[in-house]
Amino acid sequence: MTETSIFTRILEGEIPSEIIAETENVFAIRDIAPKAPVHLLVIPKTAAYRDVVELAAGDPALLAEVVGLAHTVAAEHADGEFRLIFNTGAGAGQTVFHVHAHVLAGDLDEKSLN
Ligand code: DGP
Repeated sequence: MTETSIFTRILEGEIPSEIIAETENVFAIRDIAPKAPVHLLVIPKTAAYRDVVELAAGDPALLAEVVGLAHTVAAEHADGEFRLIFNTGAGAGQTVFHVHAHVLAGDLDEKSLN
């Protein structure tokens, strides 16, 4: 059996983290280690997809829902302009293999992509 992902444990209330927004299939939390003035994570409720490549191939409508909620929370927590990052693979910095989008907003450093 594979280990339950940290995001599923948050969704189920096992690990405390405020759910700041949600739709039927997607939810958003604040990143525990923010790298921008606004740093949110938008996460499908299902843990079936390990990364955005699998999600895009397996359920493009769910990927669109992730992007839609990213826009919503970027508008609620900043001015609606945002950087959307999907780290894909350990070599690219992915540490949680339950697909999630990083939403970075606020006063972003233009030279940095993360
Ligand atoms: P990545 O490296 O792309 O897999 O991003 C995983 C992110 O998840 C990382 O930026 C930190 C965040 N994170 C890990 N554990 C927790 C947690 O328990 N609570 C919250 N809010 N964020 C977490």
